[in-house]
Amino acid sequence: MNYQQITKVIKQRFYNVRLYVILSSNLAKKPILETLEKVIQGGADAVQLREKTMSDSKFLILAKEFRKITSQFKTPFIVNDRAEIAKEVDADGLHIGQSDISIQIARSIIGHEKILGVSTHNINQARIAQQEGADYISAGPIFYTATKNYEPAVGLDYLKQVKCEITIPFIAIGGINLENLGEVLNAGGTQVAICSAIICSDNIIQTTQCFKTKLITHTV
Ligand code: TZP
Ligand code: MG
Repeated sequence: MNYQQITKVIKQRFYNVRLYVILSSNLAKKPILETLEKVIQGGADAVQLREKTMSDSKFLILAKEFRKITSQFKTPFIVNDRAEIAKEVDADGLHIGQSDISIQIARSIIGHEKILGVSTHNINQARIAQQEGADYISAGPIFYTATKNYEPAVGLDYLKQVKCEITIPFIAIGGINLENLGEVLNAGGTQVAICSAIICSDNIIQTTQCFKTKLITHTV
């Protein structure tokens, strides 16, 4: 397969991503690369590197390590916020928020072959992201989360709205844990992004496996 065919396959594969794990070194209990290997071992379908306070130079070094490990395991690797670094390390995609660069600018940097994800907190933002060419959206925070405590929880009703209207993959995010995952699944959120419930757990592999099992065995 040539390069363009491979990226097309990864874009297609995003429809099948059930468990998307977000990694941040300031939250993780274990060193970040060890955490990455463990979440992959546990069955994460995609990973995102999200470092809100790290310098670009440090982030670049870390993102290169992430690229090496994720390539080895063929796990899609998404970079949060930093489009130029996503391009430089040849990540599989970029995730941007509502106050980051626009979808158009993001595309001009990473190109059309890469995955572009956009955070959304209401249906209007979701419609716009889809119209402007996002490959997937995240929808949340569904529940309160200390990981993004400045963003109010939007609740499961937003997820139900997205499920009715949006045709690109939508990833439920925010405060999801093993206790409330069933509620998310019952509301139609079959693809989820998890940060603290996995990377702060004492047994990362086992917790990741538990999420994955619940996600793949859920029937509506
Ligand atoms: N966007 C909406 S909520 C959130 C992001 C990045 C944080 C998710 O982290 P957690 O720890 O799974 O609530
Ligand atoms: Mg952002």
